[in-house]
Amino acid sequence: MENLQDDKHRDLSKNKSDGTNKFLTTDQGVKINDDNNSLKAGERGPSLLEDFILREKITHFDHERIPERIVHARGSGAHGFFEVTNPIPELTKAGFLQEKGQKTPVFTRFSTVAGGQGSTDLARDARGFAVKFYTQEGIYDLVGINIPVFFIQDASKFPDLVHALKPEPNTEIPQASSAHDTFWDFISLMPESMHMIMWIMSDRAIPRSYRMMEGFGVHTFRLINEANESSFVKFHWKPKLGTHAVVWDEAQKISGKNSDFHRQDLWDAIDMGNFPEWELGVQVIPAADENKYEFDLLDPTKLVPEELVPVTIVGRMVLNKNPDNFFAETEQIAFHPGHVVPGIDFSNDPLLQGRLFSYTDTQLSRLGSPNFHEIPINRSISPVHNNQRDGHMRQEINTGRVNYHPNSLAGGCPFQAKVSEGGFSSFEERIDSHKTRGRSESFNDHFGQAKLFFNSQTDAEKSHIVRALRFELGKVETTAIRVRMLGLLSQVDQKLAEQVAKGLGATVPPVLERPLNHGVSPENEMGDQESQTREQSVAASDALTMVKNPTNSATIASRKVAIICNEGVSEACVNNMKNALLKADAKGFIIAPHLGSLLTQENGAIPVDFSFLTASSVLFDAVYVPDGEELNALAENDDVSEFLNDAYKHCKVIGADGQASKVINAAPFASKINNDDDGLILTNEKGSADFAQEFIAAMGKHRFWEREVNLYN
Ligand code: HDE
Repeated sequence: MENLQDDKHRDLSKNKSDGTNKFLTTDQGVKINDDNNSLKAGERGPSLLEDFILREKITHFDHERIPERIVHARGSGAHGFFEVTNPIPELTKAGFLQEKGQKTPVFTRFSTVAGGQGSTDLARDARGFAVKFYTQEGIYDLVGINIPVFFIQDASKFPDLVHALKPEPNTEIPQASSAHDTFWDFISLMPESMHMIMWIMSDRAIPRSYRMMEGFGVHTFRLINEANESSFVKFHWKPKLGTHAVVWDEAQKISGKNSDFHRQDLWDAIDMGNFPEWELGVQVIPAADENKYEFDLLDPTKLVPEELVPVTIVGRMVLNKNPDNFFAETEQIAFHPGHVVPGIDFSNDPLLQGRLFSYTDTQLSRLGSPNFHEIPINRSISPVHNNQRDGHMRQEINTGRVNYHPNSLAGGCPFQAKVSEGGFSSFEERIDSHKTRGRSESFNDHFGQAKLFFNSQTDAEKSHIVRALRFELGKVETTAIRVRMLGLLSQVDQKLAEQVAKGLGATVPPVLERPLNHGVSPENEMGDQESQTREQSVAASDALTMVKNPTNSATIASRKVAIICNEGVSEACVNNMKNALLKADAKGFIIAPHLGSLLTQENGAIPVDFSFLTASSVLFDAVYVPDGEELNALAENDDVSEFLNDAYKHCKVIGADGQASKVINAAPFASKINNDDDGLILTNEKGSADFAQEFIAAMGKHRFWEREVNLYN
């Protein structure tokens, strides 16, 4: 029987552009006549096993989820390109870095580490920053994070670290948070993590946007040139929009208001044509300088201060296309630090060495097949020819009878490539050593760079670290763990430890005569090397702070401003601000007690973007209240008070013109306002261009930390 209930919605003309008529079909290509009813023995009878259409549909549905990534499950990605601005053929023969203007397609995935796939974007956590370069010589993956160091020095501790960090196994609590006993128990016994802990407790771990994060390759890699000379290299991504964060109270509120905040921010920016951009930089260390520094280049808990080795910019990455399908692209992309091209090679960093095993192994269970390289997002754009055959979900139909090498039956094809023909050959490092499970003494300094990082921070940033540690350790229930942590913190900075202790109602223990070793357990010290604090040749570095970060500028491009309005709002004021923001590449959004539109003072109408129910200060970078007629009602509105109070508490710019200052003066923070607060822009004038410019200039200073109670100084 014909079953075309949806006939009235048919518009076949829309579906013909790709040459198909887009009928609904089974996976076998059979056109479906009825997709709404299963096959039954009579309209009120039981369903029939014979219904291959129903079974195919349900079977596919049953298997729609694949295992999420064990770490970095929550992520978002985008397509783009990498362009060389400063070729470095003298350092590397990598084909994609040879010529100015040369472009390579990329796909980049950002992620949190700890939380599951549906967890909040705003967790306190490191962020994955993984870039797949589709080069003419094969896939190159730079699988980094937004922090230049890592928690541990040896791959063998990674499962322990992740077990301790993830929700506790008996309760599966807490989700996407390090603030619990097992994490801090482990950390308190792993002094090598102290440098990373400083970064994780800083605002770096709560970025404003994926677009406003630096990225780091973390490990030292090698570059190899045509003459087969090698130098060591650290990779850096520097964001064009500067490096910015939110504050912790804001992060927690965003998690409730919009847990997709970073995902949406990336999607919207690209959708609106604000393509995020980073510069790729390299710190190059000549092979001869391998042992020159007070830290070991192979130790992933150490960075190379930019004061010792400056970053040279080699190119830029622009992300300009959202994925068409989240699952097919962002979820199925498979990164691997072992995906390198000729001209790039590994160092012996023991964490990197372990990663080289892990990533293929994990794809086998996550994507389910050794053929994961055939999934479109993972495919090399350079041709793939080898004798690896068959396996689950094989896509390629290999022809012929020769599937081995060497062969004569296929004329020896596919051939091995000589180095001169682009064949990959590993750098022939001389290794003359004992087989050992030891760790080099040069890895022993666990506090020197933790101090360097802490000392580089501004007072406001140090205060945020104190606050973060009070929060995290405040959630720890076992007193002994808190005390052990205070002991470790005191080796970074005594005052830091004391300030944290004050919040915990505890005292800092005396530093142990023999500090904790690599991976000691309280009863049984396993390590045979002592931790030390080595004097650093650089005392403080601006590149390590966010406030003084050299990537920062006054740009407010792509920032969002909440414009709080009521009936009778001055359209002139709104337009003045909106236009000024647009010129600065930022955007104003109208927020009002209801959706729909507002009747303006000028008897016009302006559309409302959000009501107070669906918007909140934490989702915006600044707040503006324009002049208007119904300002008393706004001043008395609890939602408006909360909105403004949060903006003030989170040190954001707040502006009002004409009579609208009365709304600010009615807000709970009014009594605390300091006349020197440059983030409060109030004027009696209406809709003046100067006011809008002052507001924008203040936004360019990002946050006004002077409003906060400083917990460090
Ligand atoms: Fe990873 N890591 N990792 N990692 N990692 C994974 O691979 C692993 C490490 C990083 O968007 C997994 O496909 C080990 C450092 C990113 O898909 C897994 C060790 C750094 C991503 C894995 C490390 C990273 C991953 C999980 C210690 C910063 C997400 C799913 C030896 C330089 C990439 C997957 C994406 C993902 C293992 C340490 C970055 C299990 C064993 C250090 C950005 O293979």
